Amino acid sequence: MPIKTIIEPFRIKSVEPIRRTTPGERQRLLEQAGYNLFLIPSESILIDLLTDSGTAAMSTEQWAAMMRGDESYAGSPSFERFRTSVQAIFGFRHVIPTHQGRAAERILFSVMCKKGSIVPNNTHFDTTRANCEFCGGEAVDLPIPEALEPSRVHPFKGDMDTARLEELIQHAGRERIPLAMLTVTNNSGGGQPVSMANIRAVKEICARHGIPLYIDACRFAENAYFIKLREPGYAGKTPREIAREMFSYADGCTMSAKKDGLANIGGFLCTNDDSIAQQEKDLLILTEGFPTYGGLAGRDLEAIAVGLNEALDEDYLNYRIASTGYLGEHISQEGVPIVQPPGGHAIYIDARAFLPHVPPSQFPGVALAAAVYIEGGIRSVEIGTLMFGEHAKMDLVRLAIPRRVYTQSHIDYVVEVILEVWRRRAEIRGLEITQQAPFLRHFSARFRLVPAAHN
Ligand code: P61
Repeated sequence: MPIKTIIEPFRIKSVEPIRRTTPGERQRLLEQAGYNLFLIPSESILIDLLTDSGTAAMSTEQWAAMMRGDESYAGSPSFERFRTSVQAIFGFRHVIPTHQGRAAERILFSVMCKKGSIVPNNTHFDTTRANCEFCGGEAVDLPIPEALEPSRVHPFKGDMDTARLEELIQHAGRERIPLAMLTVTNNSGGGQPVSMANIRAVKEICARHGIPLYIDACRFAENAYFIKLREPGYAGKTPREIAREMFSYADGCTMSAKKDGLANIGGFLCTNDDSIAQQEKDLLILTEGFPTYGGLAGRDLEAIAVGLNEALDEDYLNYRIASTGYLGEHISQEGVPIVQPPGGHAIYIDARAFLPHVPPSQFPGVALAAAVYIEGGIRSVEIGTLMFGEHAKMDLVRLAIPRRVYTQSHIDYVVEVILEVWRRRAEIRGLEITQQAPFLRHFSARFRLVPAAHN
């Protein structure tokens, strides 16, 4: 019989202890933090599923490459290695390093958008939306209808609704749309992939109207692997070949290397347009740094150059997608409502279905994330009414899996904790905001429990 068990495709060489706390301690910490998990010190978290961003374990090859980092202010060979690695996968003419994804977004929108601009996307992530709006643009989400039904199974729930894209262009006029974007995978919509057919169709519409298409590439390798598994015609291709084809339809991309760059910091912005690239590099110098480092150390550029290739390794991707699916299957089998099918980097619990007695105005996602922390010291993040305000179509709690960090027994523990919270769900109460910032409020907002009588 062939062996079926999928194992972590690495062995562990350096370990970092994690600290247990008691439910009483966690209750106190949470009250001090105004029920906001961003405000809890990470030493008081047992399993940190807040994000898969910047939390990966680096490989021996990445650490070795970091020692080669050349910290010259200008013309560093580390930048050359970084650019070569990015271009071999992404294929764009200009590669502009930035300190992380949102810096690439800020520069892109500052150059391409102005007041009254409209930017369509399958779904903008919060930093993308915020940066677009900060430059006076309107961020329009055009997911396919299936994406808004958490329990609906569809192989490419990240696809953009192309009929609505056509309609938007007809209605708003091409002049108001400086670019269109596709986020792969669709993070706010459940880590769901975009099909090659959809990328091609969106490109065809954009090209017909002379609108450049940019890909928000954060999880491009996971997206490529889903295409390999699910889209006819791609089973025999490598993730690298699939990624190259994905980007061949785009005019540029933004990237947070903290995700599928397997690095702890970094990002980049790419374009094929010489004039746009020049304006972007001018802005880069103003706030990030010289174009051969863009706010990063030479050693960071080296880690990314290696990490991008490791993220496309098929054994790694097989383990990655299987381990995320494992968490999703084990909780959904017991009735926990999740966004189906499981995403690439995270499992998203449908908090509205989990807590039907807590209305969206009382932040069911925040309430559920707090309960999961108290039960087992697990940190997750709300993606819903707190993060997106009136734009929120769902209230989700995301359990994001850092890359190469946790083993199967950690995930078994997470399953046990979630199932315990599921059994006690009727006791969980809603929350109200006591303090908030004017944008990206979820990082710092504070809450209190809604008094029992009003629940
Ligand atoms: C995350 F709570 N994501 O998923 P930067 N595009 C996309 C992202 O997923 C993304 C960025 C652009 C994070 C980190 C995060 O409110 C939050 O390198 C699809 O983080 O600047 C980041 O990339 C931005 C978590 C970001 C948050 C903002 O966990």
